Amino acid sequence: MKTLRTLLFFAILASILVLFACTVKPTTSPTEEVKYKKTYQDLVVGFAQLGAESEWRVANTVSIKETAEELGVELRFYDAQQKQDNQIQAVRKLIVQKVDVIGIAPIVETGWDEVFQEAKDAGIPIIIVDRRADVSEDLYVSYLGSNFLEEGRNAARSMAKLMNGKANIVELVGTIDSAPANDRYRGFREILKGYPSMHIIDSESGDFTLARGKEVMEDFLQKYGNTITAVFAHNDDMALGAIQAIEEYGLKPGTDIKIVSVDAARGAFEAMIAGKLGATVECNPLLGPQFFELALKVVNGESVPKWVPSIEAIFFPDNAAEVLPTRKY
Ligand code: GYE
Repeated sequence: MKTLRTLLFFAILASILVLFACTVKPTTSPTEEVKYKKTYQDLVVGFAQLGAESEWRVANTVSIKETAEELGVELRFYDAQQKQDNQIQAVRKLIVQKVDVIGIAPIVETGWDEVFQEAKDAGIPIIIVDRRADVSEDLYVSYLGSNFLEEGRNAARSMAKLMNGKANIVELVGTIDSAPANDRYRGFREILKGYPSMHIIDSESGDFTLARGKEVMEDFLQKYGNTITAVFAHNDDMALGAIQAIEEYGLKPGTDIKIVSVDAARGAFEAMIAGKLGATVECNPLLGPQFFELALKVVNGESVPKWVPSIEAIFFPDNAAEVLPTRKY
């Protein structure tokens, strides 16, 4: 009798338990919560842009803003107006706002250790976009940008072709201490070593702007006149400035003085069609889609490469008119 009662007791207990298990919804365990993948709509991303100095930069900003809008990412955007201090302050503001990821296009290569460390201490990953920063690899998760050294080499190769290996070159350098200016400068010289009749007669910074490019070219023309046969401009805007200076000086850009630049922006295509520019080496500013893809991966704990290089080409006047309508910047 006693065993029967015990059996009955356990049978009732078991059915109560089964009933309970069926009606009560299981709560999420902490491990399941970690597995929850964030989507673009969950992201708050900060971007510390360096300025608006060129056609390239404007296209870069548009790409970041438009992509955020399309994907539904909440973007906090700062424009540092060409000042490193402003850019550092922007990163600090983004740290206070506890954004999920910080993107930054560092104006110059050095001086970032402290503020990058602050972001790291706050647990906010940094993705470097466009220009490199000279910091230890543990202070950022990924760098998305071009191979500037190769761009400098390609500019020299294009110039050698254009000048048949013989030239007196003046160089319009980009922003002093910036990664693209440093690398384009080096890459250009590397290839020139193979051309003993190609000489750089002077080199000065035009800060990647049309206005400064024009001023520096005016100085060069004052100093060297028509002994200059070629210009290497580190970007299209400075090349356009140089074209204006050459015309005002009374020489023909593209004929008397041949010009090679970098970026492949629309203005460069128009100059090539007008016969004033000899070649432009592409540097892609449309980094928005790749940037937010990286940001999402990082937030979801996926591994990302330390460097994501952009794919680039070189353009010459022969098919500039055909290519221009396809250009997005
Ligand atoms: O070539 C120039 C811009 O950092 C790659 O910056 C970029 C450079 C680009 O001002 O036009």
